[in-house]
Amino acid sequence: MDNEITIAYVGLGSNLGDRAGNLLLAVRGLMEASFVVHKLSRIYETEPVGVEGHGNFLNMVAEIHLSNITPSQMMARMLRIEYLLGRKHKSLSKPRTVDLDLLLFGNYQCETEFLTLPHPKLHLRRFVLTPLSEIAPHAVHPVLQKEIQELLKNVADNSAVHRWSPNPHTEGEPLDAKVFLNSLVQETN
Ligand code: PH2
Ligand code: MG
Ligand code: MG
Repeated sequence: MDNEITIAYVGLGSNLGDRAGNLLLAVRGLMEASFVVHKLSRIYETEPVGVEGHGNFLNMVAEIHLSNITPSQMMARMLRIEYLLGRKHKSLSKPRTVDLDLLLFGNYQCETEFLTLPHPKLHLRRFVLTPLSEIAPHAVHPVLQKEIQELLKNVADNSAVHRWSPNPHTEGEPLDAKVFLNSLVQETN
């Protein structure tokens, strides 16, 4: 029983400095923290939601397979990655190099000072639902009991969310998660 796999989803965001580089370093950080990164969404350029005076974010979502780890242990590892990548401000209202949010941890539900699962705003944010729906359209929100693709279809948030491409002046091939993951694995080996 102990070795049962839990599927978790992590939202990644950056709106400071080399935003795409920051996301990729965060993915690498997740892998180095012994998380099995199973899938990655594409990267999206997104309009800031609920914060004033920010530049656009880049956002993506990672699917992670876990065993023998609690949600709070997972959060602790994620906070360490944020810290190592130079996040200076805990404040939501300041630009950040990398923000890692635990969106779903299997069907686990909790509400503490440090962690609420599922993420309390997951179903309200187009910048989360778009990349999440790309890699997990049929995952079911444990509280709302609706599929992610359905939440996306009905979300009231109309903020801009566009596929990001490395070079805005060309058509640019979209990031292929498998190719990217392979290149990271080769680098770290
Ligand atoms: N994160 C926030 C607040 N607003 N907006 C976008 N587009 N992307 C984010 O990651 C984001 C946000 C707080 O963490
Ligand atoms: Mg966040
Ligand atoms: Mg956060």
